[in-house]
Amino acid sequence: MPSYTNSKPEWAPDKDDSNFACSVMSGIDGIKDTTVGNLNPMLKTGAMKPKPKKPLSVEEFVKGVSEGNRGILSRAITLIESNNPNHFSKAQQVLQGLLPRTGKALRVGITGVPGAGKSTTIEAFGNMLCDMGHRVAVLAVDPTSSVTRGSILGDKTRMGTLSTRPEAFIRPSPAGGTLGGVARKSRETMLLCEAAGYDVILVETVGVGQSETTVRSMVDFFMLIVLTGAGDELQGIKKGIMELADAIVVNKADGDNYLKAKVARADYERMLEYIRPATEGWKTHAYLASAVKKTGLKELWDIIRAFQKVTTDSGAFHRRREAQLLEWVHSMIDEHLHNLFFDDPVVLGRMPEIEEAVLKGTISPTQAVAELIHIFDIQRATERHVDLFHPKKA
Ligand SMILES: Nc1nc2c(ncn2[C@@H]2O[C@H](COP(=O)(O)OP(=O)(O)OP(=O)(O)O)[C@@H](O)[C@H]2O)c(=O)[nH]1
Ligand SMILES: [Mg+2]
Repeated sequence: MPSYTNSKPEWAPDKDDSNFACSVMSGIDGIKDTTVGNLNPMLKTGAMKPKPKKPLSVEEFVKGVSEGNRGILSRAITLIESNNPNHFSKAQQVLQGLLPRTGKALRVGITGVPGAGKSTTIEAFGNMLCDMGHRVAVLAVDPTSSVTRGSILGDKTRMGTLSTRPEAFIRPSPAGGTLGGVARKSRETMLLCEAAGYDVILVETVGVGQSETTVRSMVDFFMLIVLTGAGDELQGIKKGIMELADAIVVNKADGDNYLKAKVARADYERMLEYIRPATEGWKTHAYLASAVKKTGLKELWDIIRAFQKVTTDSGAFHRRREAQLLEWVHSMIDEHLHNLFFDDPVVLGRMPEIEEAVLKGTISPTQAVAELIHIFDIQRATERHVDLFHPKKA
């Protein structure tokens, strides 16, 4: 029988008195040889270990996702997100099999500074859409998420009611990597969700840095959520973001904040006069909403539907989708060639010397580039480059 000793913790408050009842036990003998084995012998023997999931074939993935099986959809997304080169070609085959079922959802991007109310809006808006009979998938693009695993993960609790609904599917941002890598995974995840029958896709991204431009390039309708106080200093919102938006939503238009929100809306309307609209044939306006009081959300949906109708009739909707597809292809080529070049040992070997020569003024930047490109051999670089596009044979 192990013996326990009680002691006061090191962090006991300075003014320790009888009200402080905390003490620390010495722990259980032998706990170090296995983390939990001493507590539950069944765990030690492996008898209670969860069985590893049977790998699914490409056909099983395609069938499961097509039938809207959430478990299989989650596993297919995990396959897409995997950085294991051996998973890459399988994921691409799954995607290929599902392509005919994609493209039918309405894709809506939502951006705004931290705290603007994106997640709260998605929760309220998503619930409303589910009540209306839609099936809603919520994704996030957050390239910083290698560290935090994305704010949307915490959001699963913030999106408490939405995450438990069978008509809704919430997936956090793929972790880490370059924005290009995160973007590819999010785009492909969006396609999988469409194939699984979700007809509205909401993509959240924080409106700082480059990720909002990336999300704009994968959605049909893009909304910017802002707060009051717009006239003062634009809350750090770059004018560039306003140029991407099809609607500006002044959120938190409730309680004492309502009048301020009305003023902010008018300020944004004035600013929009001078901004080129994001979508041809559509005039971007500012609207009031309260995600907490659930006001303005029905109107927002009406606006999105009106946008869909106007742009579909004019052909702009279809043209944007086509342009987005090609832009996706081009951006992946850019990134791939960039990696091949900057990871090539021959290029890397010559780089310091050439850079020094540029800094000394012995050769011009143009000459330097010509020389580096000259020694770069794409065949050689491709052969040694092990990455997602060139998976090692298993
Ligand atoms: N009064 C009021 N508060 C709101 C409203 N919408 C959101 N909030 C509050 O604002 C805070 C931030 O809301 P979030 O939805 O987490 O904001 P976010 O934009 O998703 O923030 P990040 O994920 O950190 O970028 C929370 O405390 C919400 O309760 C609203 O319409 N009215
Ligand atoms: Mg959020």
